[in-house]
Amino acid sequence: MHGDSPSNEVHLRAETLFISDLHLSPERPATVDLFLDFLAVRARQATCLYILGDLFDAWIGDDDETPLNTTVRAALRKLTAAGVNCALMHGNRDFLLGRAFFRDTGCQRCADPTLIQCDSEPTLLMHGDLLCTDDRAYQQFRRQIRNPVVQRLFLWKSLKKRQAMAAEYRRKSGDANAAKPKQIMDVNQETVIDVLRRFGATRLIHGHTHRPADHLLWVDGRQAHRTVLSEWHDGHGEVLVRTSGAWRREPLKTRLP
Ligand code: LP5
Ligand code: MN
Repeated sequence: MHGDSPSNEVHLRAETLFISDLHLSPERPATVDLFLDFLAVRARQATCLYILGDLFDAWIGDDDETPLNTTVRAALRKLTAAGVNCALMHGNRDFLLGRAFFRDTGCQRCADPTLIQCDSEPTLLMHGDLLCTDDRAYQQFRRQIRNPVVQRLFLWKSLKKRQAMAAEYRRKSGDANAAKPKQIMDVNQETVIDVLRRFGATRLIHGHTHRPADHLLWVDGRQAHRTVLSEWHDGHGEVLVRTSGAWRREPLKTRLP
């Protein structure tokens, strides 16, 4: 017998999780531990996990088999093998995550932007860097390094050479950021409105700017939301949860052994 009393009901909460900007690197072991714990426990309760870019601090090719990369790949594989759908978007640090990575982990490639329906709410997912159109130097740099020929030439180089080049990019980027006015590294409001209009979306979820907030805006007289995800750092993180028609942010912290 079933269905006679509420106590016999099995409540299956379909949960969708969104994270971004973990910047995993061997120099940040607490954040790596937090992510591995998240994949093994919290993410298992979900139906679907979206990782919206910059999972890694830098990705220089799928053949870079460092202990960190191998461990994270195996942990993602375990999650997808357990039946959780995991969709991964490229960020500006890990846009070279390639076919082998997706095949080995069982993650699905999520284009930037991607439109999904969250309980019939048209929701647009992006990493966020494409929205920072006031940062012209970055957009020009982005166009260059997203050129498939440039990427192919980079991937032909030795791992040692690629590591050195990535470190140089990171250093130059840091110098450039320090010299830029803060406001040009945030999203451009016109660009946000334009992309929401183009996709007919009423919610935009993105990361990249490290300015977590929930913004309310208007697109052609219709209310829309822009949800900015938090970066993870020093063993602290955050996951955006969509369940039972509602949104909430859940803080995450490395558990002490
Ligand atoms: O990364 P973050 O958040 O600090 O800054 C970003 C923008 N910077 C970048 C660069 C990445 O950090 C570099 C990551 C490299 C990892 C993978 C290497 C694979 C290379 C493959 C090549 C095919 O994305 C930063 C933005 C900021 O976000 C905010 O939006 O401002 O943009 C820049 O700093 C770009 C500069 O404005 C212009 C470009 C600098 C020129 C660098 C040339 C170095 C050449 C060295 C060659 C050896
Ligand atoms: Mn980013």
